[in-house]
Amino acid sequence: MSKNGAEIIVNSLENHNVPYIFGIPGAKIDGVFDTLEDHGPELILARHEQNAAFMAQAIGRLTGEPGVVIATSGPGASNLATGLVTATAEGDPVVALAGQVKRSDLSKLTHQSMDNAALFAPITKFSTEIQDSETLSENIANAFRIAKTAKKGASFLSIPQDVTDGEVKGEAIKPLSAPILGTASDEDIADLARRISEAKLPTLLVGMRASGKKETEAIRKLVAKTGLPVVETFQGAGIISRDLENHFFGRVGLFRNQPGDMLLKRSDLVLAVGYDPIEYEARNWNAEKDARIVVIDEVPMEIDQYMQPEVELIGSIAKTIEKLSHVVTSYQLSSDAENYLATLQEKLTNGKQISETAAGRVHPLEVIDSLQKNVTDEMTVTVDVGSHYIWMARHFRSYEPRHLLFSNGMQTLGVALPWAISAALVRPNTQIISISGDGGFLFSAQELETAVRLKQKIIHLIWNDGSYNMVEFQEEMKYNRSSGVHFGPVDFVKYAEAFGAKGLRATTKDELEAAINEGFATDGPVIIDIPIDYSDNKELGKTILPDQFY
Ligand SMILES: Cc1ncc(C[n+]2csc(CCOP(=O)(O)OP(=O)(O)O)c2C)c(N)n1
Repeated sequence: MSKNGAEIIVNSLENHNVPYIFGIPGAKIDGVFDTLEDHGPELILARHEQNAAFMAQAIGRLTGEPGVVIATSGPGASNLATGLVTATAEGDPVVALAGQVKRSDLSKLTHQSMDNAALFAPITKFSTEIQDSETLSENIANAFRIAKTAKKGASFLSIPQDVTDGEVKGEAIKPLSAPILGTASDEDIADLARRISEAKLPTLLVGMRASGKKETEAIRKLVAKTGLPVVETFQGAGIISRDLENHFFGRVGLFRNQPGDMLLKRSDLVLAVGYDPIEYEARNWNAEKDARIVVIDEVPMEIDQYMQPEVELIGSIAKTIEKLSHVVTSYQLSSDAENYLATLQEKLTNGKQISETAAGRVHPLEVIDSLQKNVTDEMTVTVDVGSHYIWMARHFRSYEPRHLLFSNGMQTLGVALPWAISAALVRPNTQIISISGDGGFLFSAQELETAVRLKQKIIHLIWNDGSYNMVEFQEEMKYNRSSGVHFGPVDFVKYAEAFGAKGLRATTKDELEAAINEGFATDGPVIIDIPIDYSDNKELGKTILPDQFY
């Protein structure tokens, strides 16, 4: 019995074990929504396609399997762009489906007609328009495979309405097993073990592709055996566990002024593991171009003047590291190196000084301390972009990978709440915390309705200062004044209440801790508005090593 295209699309998603599909319908794609009424992934209706794409991205990051997003033609499709470029930049697998006018209208000026595939080609790994209903399933299978292959990212399929409605004789393709990567060669591993033993201060720089479950386990074993010091990128947060914390030398990104930057500069052998330059280009941490670098990754490194690895071990990161752990002999740092590391640890742990906090405001370090006391390892914390993200990336400790999430390739405003919604789906029965500035919150705040509808346990903290502060302080550093950064006040407590969520305000650390506890005890989403004291933010961009502005 033949099926129609919509049925085959949904069958294909079922064959790929897709649990959720995020999106908003429209006439050119409503056949798929109609089919989803009967079977297939659970539809999570979003309030904006951009946010639906962020939600799909978070599924990709949290599970390693592509998140799926669906939108209609024209503006429905184009609204996906920011979410898909963010996913592709940040290595998160996503499959996006968008409606399109019927094939006979493609080259004409018809309502909502545009060249979807061309629009998405530069910002996805695979972008195509399906011209024959019989090829729907194979295109979906390829979209999944390409999205899941390193470097992971987004695939985009444009589906004309008559292709969705058309008859299909074939069956939906079952997913095929993914290719299994092997280890680096024995020679390369022996060579690397020798390099490590000869180095005075070898350092691990772990990035986004090192933060999968297997990769993290392998890295932890290597660190436990060798005691190698570790620096994380923002997306590498949580790779180092609580029990290995004395080997953790902080996170690096954005400005070259962290203990981790000092360690990378001093190190005579940097092992860049799953490190992607998009997070923190080598021209920042290797401005002097003198670092000796070895790469362990699934994809070859992008080369430039500042990134010229001596050796690249390409293959399975986890297997290569595991093998290296067996080969590497136990390692003893010189007392000089030990002393230097102790100085950096001291800087990392005790380097945070709170100047006097303004009345009625909470200092960023007070917020972080309150969170650190209450957030347990299984909780997920999603962070938006802004000054709050710099504070969180530098000072908030996280001990499980992909439990402290940053947008660090595109630095896209608005990701925090949509990501939190996906985290609440994927990690039910755990508390989810999301954090944004008062600027970024309103980029995706309408999804509070989605979180309320889904009755999710999300506490969202808004660091409220009335400005786009991360831009403001950098403009002040560059021009001694700021422009285009101040906006009017919003009553976020009332905003929350208008959506049926709980709204709280905390003007002191004690109030904040009480509010967090009230949030834990509440069954739906809770917004906590925190007037924030950003008077120490000028310190964030202070340069102690050669650096450049963004
Ligand atoms: C979509 C998008 N637009 C603009 C920017 C540039 N940008 C980066 S941070 C920022 C300000 C963020 O302000 P807010 O959310 O209030 O956080 P704060 O810096 O005050 O903590 C802006 C406009 C961006 N990263 N993403």
